[in-house]
Amino acid sequence: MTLSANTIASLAEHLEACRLGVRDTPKITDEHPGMDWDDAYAIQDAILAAQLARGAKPAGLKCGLTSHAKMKQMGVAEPAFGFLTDEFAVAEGAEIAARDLIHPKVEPEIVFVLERELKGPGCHIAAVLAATDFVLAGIEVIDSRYRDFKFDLKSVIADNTSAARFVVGGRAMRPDALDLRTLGVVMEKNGQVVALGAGAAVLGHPAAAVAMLANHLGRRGRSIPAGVPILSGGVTEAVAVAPGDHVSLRIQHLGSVALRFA
Ligand code: OOG
Ligand code: MG
Repeated sequence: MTLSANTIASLAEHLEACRLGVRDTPKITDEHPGMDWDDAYAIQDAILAAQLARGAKPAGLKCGLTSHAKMKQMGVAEPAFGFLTDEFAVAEGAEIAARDLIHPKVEPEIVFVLERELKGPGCHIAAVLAATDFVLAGIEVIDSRYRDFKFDLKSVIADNTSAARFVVGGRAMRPDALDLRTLGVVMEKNGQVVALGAGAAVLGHPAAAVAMLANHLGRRGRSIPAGVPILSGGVTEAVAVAPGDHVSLRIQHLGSVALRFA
């Protein structure tokens, strides 16, 4: 850690105020170039604590920047991890108020729900698959609090990896009934195909992202809980959305899930 507890608290407050006030900010490493990874996750933890103190409930975890398409789009070289609360969860087919978001984008995700808690270190794809109850289709709505979606990895970790909304749906499938690497993913916006991919775009196998998350948490004495959605990361580039847009995602064998922006 390089930042003081006060600085961490005030950066968390600032980012949360930007989220709630729907306004953007320059990336925080501009003012704090020396901040380290522990500082970044400590700011994220402080944001989670503030949300829980306001009555939000933990509702899952997310991996981000796990596909080359996403890393290239955002100019970063490694995955990052964040949290989900019930305030971010939207019902299948629901309408999202775009005015509550700064500059939302959508991305297609393969979502895991575990039947057993998973704890690193040493977690790997087979351990994830053995602990998985089912997989689902999900659309994540990301909304970086940083101006023009421009950030570096430490800034985006502090900003809870741009988490804003998510929806899961379609058909829950046991992972042993599928080859998650070859699952086809098609996302449409207003009836036009805007993103195409396959599960292997996520670190070669989406379960590898969940294993990385377990190992990341294990280093901090934490684990992935059972029974909540774990987003394995956008399979393709994220796509900007505007009021009036309708987004639908189809994942082979996992059915469809959709969202609207008002
Ligand atoms: C960071 C969040 C990335 C994903 O699935 O890759 C993410 C961002 O691109 O703003 O959620
Ligand atoms: Mg994502």
